[in-house]
Amino acid sequence: MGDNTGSICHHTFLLQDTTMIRDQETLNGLLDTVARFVRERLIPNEELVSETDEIPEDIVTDMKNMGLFGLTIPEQFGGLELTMEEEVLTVFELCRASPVFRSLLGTTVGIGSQGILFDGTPEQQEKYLPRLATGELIASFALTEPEAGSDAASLRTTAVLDGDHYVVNGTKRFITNAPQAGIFTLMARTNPDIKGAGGISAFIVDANTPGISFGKRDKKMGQQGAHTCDVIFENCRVPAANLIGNKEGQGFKTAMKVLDKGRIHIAAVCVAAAERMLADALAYAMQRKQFGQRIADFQLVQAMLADCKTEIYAARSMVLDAARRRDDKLPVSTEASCAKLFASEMCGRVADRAVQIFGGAGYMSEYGIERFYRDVRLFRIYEGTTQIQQIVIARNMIREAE
Ligand code: COS
Repeated sequence: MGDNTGSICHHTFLLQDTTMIRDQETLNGLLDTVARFVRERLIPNEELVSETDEIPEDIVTDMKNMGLFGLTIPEQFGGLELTMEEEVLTVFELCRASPVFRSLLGTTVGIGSQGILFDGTPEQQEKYLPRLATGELIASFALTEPEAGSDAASLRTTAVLDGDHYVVNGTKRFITNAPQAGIFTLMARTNPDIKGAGGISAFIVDANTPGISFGKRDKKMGQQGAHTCDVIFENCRVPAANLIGNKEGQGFKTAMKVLDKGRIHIAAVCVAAAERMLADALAYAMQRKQFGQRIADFQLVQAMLADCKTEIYAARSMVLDAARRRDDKLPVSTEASCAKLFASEMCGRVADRAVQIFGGAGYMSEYGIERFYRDVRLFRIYEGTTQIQQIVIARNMIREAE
């Protein structure tokens, strides 16, 4: 990275209290550094990334050097050990650039690593977390299958114990960062007699284990530069020592806990992307003239700007509240789903209005806003669709009232 971007010293993140912002000055330093990195390195490269479908290697190196792959990993394993509140504040800055940059580190910081952190044995944590924190290893989350998307508990990939290994067979689909992954957090069925969630276990699988192959890169609506593909397991022998927590039947719960946290993270991504799109739309509205005046002075355009601002503020408040609740060790399944549902739908509405404010230019690639419009469509789908969030929220409400 350029000298002016600065670097973050891990040792300055000393834990004072695990449930709150620990050191405002250090956090502000991190946020300023990320904001500058976004302005000077990421935004100028967005179009290149989209056109080439690759993030330049020097930017990946910068991200590693800044410690961004270790945001959520404990200090003892070389990470920054951010609280959830600190994490979402960092995401608010980072994701003002194309969401593709976050996607590369998002699975390592989030769904790919957190299962090891939440439920892994000390040996598993010691073995993998330090290399995840530096970005040496990219972690990927392998839950979804061709026949098991929203109905995650119906997954069919099997893991059969054979001596001191499990033999894994099955196909995982749309796996983010699979082509780059060093390890997978894999959910597979260890007990075929239990059809639902209770038969599922979670494993750490090294990507170079014999028996793993990859489908061709998926062609996607957006997010060029972030890669997904099928991951195929054929008689892949995974050491029994890699069963997360050394306990069968816990994998679905691990996945759900990981997703509870992941959904707050994605909601923060939505807020940041919406803020960026609104900033671009406002800037355009203030320079574009029609009928002899700038379009920002027309009340119908103002209504769109104001609705975006209001909804972003609401989503941002929800995300911060859910994050703080999690830091306070309160249950957040409902709040995480509420935040993910509202923020992702809000982001879609902001994207639509932003394109509308740009008018004809909004439909043209060179203005960038149509790329965001396509990129953010994913937020309403992955880490649980809007409809799954509705189900989670309503079920929790009923359960609490019973
Ligand atoms: N935290 C901890 N445990 C949880 C949990 C959570 N948030 N949610 C569910 N569980 C537990 C339940 O308590 C239950 O355990 P018991 O059997 O011991 O009671 C078990 O997990 C099964 O839960 P449930 O019966 O609710 O599972 P269902 O199959 O009915 O469905 C949904 C659960 C729909 C919520 C789940 O499948 C889901 O989230 N689907 C979307 C998956 C997804 O987000 N995919 C995106 C791919 S990753 S990018």
